[in-house]
Amino acid sequence: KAPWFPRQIKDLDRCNLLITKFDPDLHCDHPGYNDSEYRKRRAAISELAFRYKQGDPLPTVEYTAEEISTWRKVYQQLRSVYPSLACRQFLDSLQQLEDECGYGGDCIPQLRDVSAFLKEKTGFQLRPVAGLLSARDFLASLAFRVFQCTQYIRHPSSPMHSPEPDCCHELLGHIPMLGDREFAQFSQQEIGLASLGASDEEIEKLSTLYWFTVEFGLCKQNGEVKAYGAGLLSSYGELVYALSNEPEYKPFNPEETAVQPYQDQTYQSVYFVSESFEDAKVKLRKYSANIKRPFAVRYDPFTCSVEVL
Ligand code: H2B
Ligand code: FE
Repeated sequence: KAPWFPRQIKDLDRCNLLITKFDPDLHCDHPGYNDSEYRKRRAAISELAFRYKQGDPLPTVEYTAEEISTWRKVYQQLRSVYPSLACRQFLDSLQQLEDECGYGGDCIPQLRDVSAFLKEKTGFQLRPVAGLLSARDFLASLAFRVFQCTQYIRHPSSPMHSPEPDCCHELLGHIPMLGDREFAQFSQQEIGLASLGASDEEIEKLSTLYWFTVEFGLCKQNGEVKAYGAGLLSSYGELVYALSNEPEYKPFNPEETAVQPYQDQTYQSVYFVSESFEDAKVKLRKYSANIKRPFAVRYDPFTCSVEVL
């Protein structure tokens, strides 16, 4: 029997299983572990996400001067290398976010504004989340064009890296890509819908694929290798490393990529490069069409629900 999965967008209120792996309260390597003020602040922002129900207005956070200063450092340092290292889709979309959505070093964009922007561009919307979600719950939300988004920011002692997702990772890494129509389509269809009711083994593989594409993917554009993965585009150190000649590159091939062991504590030792953005999409589509399920699913955009066929 297939595991439970959300059928309506409202059901995402039940997709909230958190993984406490990198939580600052429990994980002693977290840069905020010894900072009780930081932990209190993160907990208060997470509380907004715990209380959130589908359809509520997105909570706004009044960020402190220190938080904005962390954001500014991250923004400025990354922004300066994007033109040479990021893929075209990312750059186009980031430009629009700067022009139309207040992106810049001076303030941390609010989820509410970003969600409205995305909704208009690609139909994606945001939902606040308290931390790292289980892969199953996280992937399921993509089926509804919902992206679960953290709202707290990394610890000021380590602006260039965060062990857990934070708003720098979401807003700089993920949001620009979700503003691209093709990428949005691919996230919903090939990853989100493909994950619904899949076995634990299949979720594990999809999650690894997600890791090496959406988080750490590279693709060729005009003969040069560029980054499209959010984990890269939100971490200055790893972005520069990934596009240096140090790491190993392998051609993207879903069957092989899906079983590649990966690193979540430090830089990846291998990156998968697709021939183009299109190539990654076509290959992943083929892969996910082969996931065995005793039923088919179809998304109905008028009712925001999943039909099981
Ligand atoms: N949870 C949150 N909050 N953000 C993510 O980017 C995320 C997640 N990624 N859970 C998921 C897991 C990803 O690493 C895959 C699907 O396992
Ligand atoms: Fe991410």
